[in-house]
Amino acid sequence: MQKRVLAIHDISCVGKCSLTVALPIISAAGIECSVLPTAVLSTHTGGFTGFTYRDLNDEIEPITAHWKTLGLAFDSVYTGFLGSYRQIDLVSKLFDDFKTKDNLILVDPVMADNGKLYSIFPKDFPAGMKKLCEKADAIVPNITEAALMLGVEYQDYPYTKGYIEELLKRLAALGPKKVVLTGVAFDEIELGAASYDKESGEISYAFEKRIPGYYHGTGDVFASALLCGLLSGKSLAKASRIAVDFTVGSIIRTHDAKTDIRYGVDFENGLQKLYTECHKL
Ligand code: PXL
Repeated sequence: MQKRVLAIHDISCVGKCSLTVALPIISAAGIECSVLPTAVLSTHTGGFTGFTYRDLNDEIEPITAHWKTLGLAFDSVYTGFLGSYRQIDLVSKLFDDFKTKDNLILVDPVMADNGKLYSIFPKDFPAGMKKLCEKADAIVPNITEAALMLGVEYQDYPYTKGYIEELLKRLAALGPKKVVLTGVAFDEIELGAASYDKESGEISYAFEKRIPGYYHGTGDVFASALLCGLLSGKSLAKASRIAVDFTVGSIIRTHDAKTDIRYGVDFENGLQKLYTECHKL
């Protein structure tokens, strides 16, 4: 049966990220993607000034109340950027309403990178995201987000295996059965993801050659592709590999085209391959 995801993110109208990334990627993998837009922004908040922001907080409960009258269920509930504590609370409540014994709650605790909390967030925001991660089945933080939630000191790369595996285990101890850590690098040359499946005990790594530059929206591209892999029945290690390849392909196309990196990456031209990878036996 076709799987159905509920993607809960903002709509940044321009600058591919959040829902304008999650919706096409999940659909292209053959998975139904229902959406709950949390806010509408003229652009995302990274690298633009003067963006507009209107939250849709007051719509969230009426929307979910209607869904309950329809008896809807989701194979996965997937959240990314959330703009405030109130949004975290609303989403946390939604998890209570739509968690089932078999579905997958995936939380991407979007809030920080390169050792720093995004300037739009208050200092205590990581504590709120940590609480949401405690309720998740799977989480996809980058190293900065992991360090902020765990209250450990952020280190820049190159990392040691000890540091990475300690982060993976401590994140899993918060609750999630599956943890994928992005932005992992043991040297200057390669960059990728580390994953820990608590049930199988497997830790695995997926690396590719580092491409210089900071490309917006790649965390959302990665997490969306990871979810496609998982819902297609792939192991966490294989889904991480699929997500790394899809993200790196998107970055390479964007790098080669020399487009303004604020507008996001060319993931569209990798969608056919993503479908193939997710459906390979
Ligand atoms: O890509 C994450 C993201 C999503 N939504 C908004 C953002 C960001 C990152 O900066 O600003 C509004």
